[in-house]
Amino acid sequence: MAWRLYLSLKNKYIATAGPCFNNRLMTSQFITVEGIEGAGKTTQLAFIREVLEAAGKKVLPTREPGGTVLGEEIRSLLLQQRQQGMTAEAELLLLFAARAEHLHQVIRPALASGIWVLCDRFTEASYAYQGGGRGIAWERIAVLENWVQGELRPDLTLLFDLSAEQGLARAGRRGLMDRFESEELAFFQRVRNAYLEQASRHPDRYRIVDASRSVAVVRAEVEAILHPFLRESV
Ligand code: ATM
Repeated sequence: MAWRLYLSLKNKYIATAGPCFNNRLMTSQFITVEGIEGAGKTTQLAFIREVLEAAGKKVLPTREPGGTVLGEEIRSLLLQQRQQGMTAEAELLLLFAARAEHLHQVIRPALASGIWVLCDRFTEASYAYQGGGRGIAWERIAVLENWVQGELRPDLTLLFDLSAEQGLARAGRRGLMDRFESEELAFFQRVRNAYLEQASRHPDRYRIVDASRSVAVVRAEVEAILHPFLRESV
């Protein structure tokens, strides 16, 4: 997996790190991708990576929950159907435990060495799923966010937005579903609304992309968002 490759290259990159600002190379950026099930994140993540690499950036694709050995183990616990009785608080704390590890082992070292981090979900998903979906107060999530992340926030969050009805229809909901996928429509409606509310609170770093359109149209918009962003961050 990508993070394994990264860990094996970590020392080399850190040794060659250039001028830093706030312990980060000025050129590295932290991009996160969010959306409910069926929003097309996977296809768009591959495309975003292509665009960044074509612009000459070193990119580390990673994901949450996950991205480290411990994080991937926590992920499998979180997704297991036999953990149906898990409390919302335990779920949130496990997510932040995985995140602390991910930040320490992967995200911060990559940013410090000039590598762009492209993360499939991050803390914005905790506000949406554990906040909106499960009903945990955002103030509580903010305490963990500040503790675990300090001042680090994504530079850009692409929110692939579509209705919960469309998302679930696209996702198909066939075969074995994990603990999140088997939630009801109303859960995903709350998650979507929470994402939109966050985007309206942080217009500086969120970009909402209407994911109900064709893959080609969505791609063109993603490219249009990334290009000026790439120019500004050179
Ligand atoms: P993916 O769908 O990106 O594989 O993520 C697995 C689940 O993790 C996802 N489920 N759905 N649908 C949402 C969930 N998740 C949270 O609930 N909170 C978080 O903070 C993160 C990062 C993910």
